[in-house]
Amino acid sequence: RKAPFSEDNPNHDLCDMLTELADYERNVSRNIYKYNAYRNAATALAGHPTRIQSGEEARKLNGVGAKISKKIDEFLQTGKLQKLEKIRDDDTNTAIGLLTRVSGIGPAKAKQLVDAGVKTIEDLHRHEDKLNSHQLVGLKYFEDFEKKIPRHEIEQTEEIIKKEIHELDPEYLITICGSYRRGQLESGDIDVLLTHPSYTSTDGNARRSQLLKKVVNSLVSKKLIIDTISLGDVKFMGVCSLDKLKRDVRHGHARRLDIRLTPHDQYYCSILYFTGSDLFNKNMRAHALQNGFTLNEYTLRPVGSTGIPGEPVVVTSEEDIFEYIGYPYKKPSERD
Ligand code: DCP
Ligand code: MG
Ligand code: MN
Repeated sequence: RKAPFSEDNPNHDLCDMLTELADYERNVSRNIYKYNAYRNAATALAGHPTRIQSGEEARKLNGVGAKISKKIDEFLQTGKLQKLEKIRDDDTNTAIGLLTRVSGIGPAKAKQLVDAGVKTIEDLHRHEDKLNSHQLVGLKYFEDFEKKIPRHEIEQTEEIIKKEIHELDPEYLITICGSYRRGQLESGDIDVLLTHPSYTSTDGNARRSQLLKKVVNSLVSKKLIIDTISLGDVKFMGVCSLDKLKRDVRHGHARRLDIRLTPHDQYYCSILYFTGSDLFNKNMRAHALQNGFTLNEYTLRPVGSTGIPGEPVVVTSEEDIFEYIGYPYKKPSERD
């Protein structure tokens, strides 16, 4: 569930309408294609500096097609959208929408729960046996995870994480990515990207599992990490809080924390991926494909006429990736 668009955006009501439709398509219809279409349109409108006057005007924007422009007309003329009114009136939709707000509960699980009569947060507490460990953590911190994290708090967390990890080993490279790196004033979670010069993509598993686990253990013993959802060799998902660390933070909120470990030679593809936004990544990957490259969170590889990707190209900065695929460079703050 993405943040509502800022109130000072002249089209924020249209953006909110499109976002609500997007969430419905993802969570209830499970139509990712439509979900992307609505989100693309909302992003286009959010970037438009003046109030849109008609569907026709909106259609000129990249990402707004015929069907969405009709909905914009209806909304501008009547102040609402019949389709949304119907969606909101259906209790099953509402329940699925609510349950998917719990971290770890996806659309399929939500549907299953609602079919079994579990429709509210109180219901979930009575049916904890139906939840896996991730979903239990999501339920435990349901209210906290709904709250956005102010930039200042991520800065404080960044400082603690860097100090702690560098005490373990000063060679770790640590970058907070996600919406924070895109310069947003508040974020849904904290996304930490980690690498170490001694760890490359040709190294075995033993080395990398130690690199991440050492870091997680030390942050647990410092009481920054207060819960674990999952810990693999290269990915940690969990919960952090400044409660026990900062005198001025009395009743700090529990925050979702993600840590990814990446080989040193894949750092820039990882940074690009983990900085997002997810929509920006999708569009950039599509552009890469059109220009004969396949891009993912690990590598950038040329794809010839055979369709089989070749060896990864050497990437020494984020700019390199844009240049290879002929995409005008975008600063992190321009990647929403
Ligand atoms: N990502 C992606 N595709 C996904 C999920 C994530 O490309 N399906 C990438 C882009 C995201 C980044 O990972 O920017 C971090 O994921 P988050 O879900 O934490 O998203 P953000 O940090 O962008 O936003 P938020 O403030 O909600 O955390
Ligand atoms: Mg994030
Ligand atoms: Mn994240």
